[in-house]
Amino acid sequence: LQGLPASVDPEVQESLHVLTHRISRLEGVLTLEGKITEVGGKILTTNGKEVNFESTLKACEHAGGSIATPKNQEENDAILDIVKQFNRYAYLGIRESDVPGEFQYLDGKPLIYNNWYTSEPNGKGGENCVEMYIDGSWNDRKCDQYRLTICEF
Ligand code: 293
Ligand code: CA
Repeated sequence: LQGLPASVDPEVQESLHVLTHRISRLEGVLTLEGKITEVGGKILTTNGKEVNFESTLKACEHAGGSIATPKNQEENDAILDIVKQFNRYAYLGIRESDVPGEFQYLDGKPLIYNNWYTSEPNGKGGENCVEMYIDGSWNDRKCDQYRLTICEF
């Protein structure tokens, strides 16, 4: 285990080592079974259910995570894998700001990555949520549609 001070009790170090090993084996099993995807340090998963945006937020938060929010192409591809497996669009953790046509993360920070479909976003204030299409591109969309729940942890 890297980064542990030498002063940490050897027995505690050994326990951490065992725990780390067991967790990585569990991640391997879950990944192999298609239950989770790992990207960077992020874990992505779905419950296979389709609900509206607000319910997606609640489901992810209730599970101790948050709605999937792609911050780079690698993360977008990982979400896309799940979208393709279920052949269902998914809402992302992005919303329209007070400025119509401008989108931001749920914490209000500006987007550092986007993958808008051609001519999107086109809602001009009338489509406040964002869905991922089956090709990984994004469309601004009303928040009342039923979309695949994908959370990140
Ligand atoms: C318009 C034009 C369509 C487009 C749609 C979506 C709705 O109907 O080409 O697919 O808007 O942007 O979110
Ligand atoms: Ca749109």
